[in-house]
Amino acid sequence: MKKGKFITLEGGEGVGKSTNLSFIKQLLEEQGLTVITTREPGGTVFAENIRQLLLQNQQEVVSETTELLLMFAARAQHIEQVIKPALLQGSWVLCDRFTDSTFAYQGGGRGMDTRVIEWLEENVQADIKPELTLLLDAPIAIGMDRANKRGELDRFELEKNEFFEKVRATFLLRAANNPRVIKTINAAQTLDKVQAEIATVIKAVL
Ligand code: Z5A
Repeated sequence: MKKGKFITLEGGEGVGKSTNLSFIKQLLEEQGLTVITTREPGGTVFAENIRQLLLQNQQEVVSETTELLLMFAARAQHIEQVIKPALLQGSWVLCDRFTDSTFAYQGGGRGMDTRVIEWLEENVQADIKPELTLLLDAPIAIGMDRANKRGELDRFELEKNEFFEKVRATFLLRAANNPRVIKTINAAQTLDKVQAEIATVIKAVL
């Protein structure tokens, strides 16, 4: 039986997921909790190899089905090797992206059939679902501007604005449909204000 809690951070490019993952870890550790941070796609050596395949620009067109199945292949490995054992031991798991990203990018962005994603979610993850998801939301231009300062763009970052608008709309729709688990944070604000909002949500969970 799970003893720890599973928290995910979601949102588009450059909204501050990685930055705020460390902040939340610190908040939880101050309460004496054991916390591990991880990310998707990735989180194990094998899953990080899959991540490379997914993010690198490729010579050939990557089919949407291939992309979706690789996301879940990496997730299956990540759950078995990292997430499930940590939760069983009583650690809190903080994960940068999880299945909401699949619904947003492969479902919303690529337009894949949501029922297929739901089937994979049920069969690959079983009871591994986040207790809390922080959706960092900001207009696409703001996130892109922050992310673009890093240099070379990966396979996803090369998508057009329309793709990212669909991704954002899907995240927001999922939050509206599941307000108990998904809490939306206005990530367009200064980092101090974003972190004050996050702290309020985390304190409510504690
Ligand atoms: N993907 C998918 O398609 N399907 C799936 O199921 C999953 C993923 C799981 C890799 O994700 C790609 O995989 C992703 C979706 C796809 N596509 N893309 N692109 P990723 O998480 O590695 O990629 P990312 O979203 O591009 O990460 P990121 O750009 O590193 O964003 P971030 O972690 O949200 O941002 P950050 O690194 O914390 O912050 C970016 C910069 O902004 C940094 O300099 C910060 O100091 C600064 N920052 C942060 N917050 C603020 C505020 N509030 N004000 C000012 N500046 C700020």
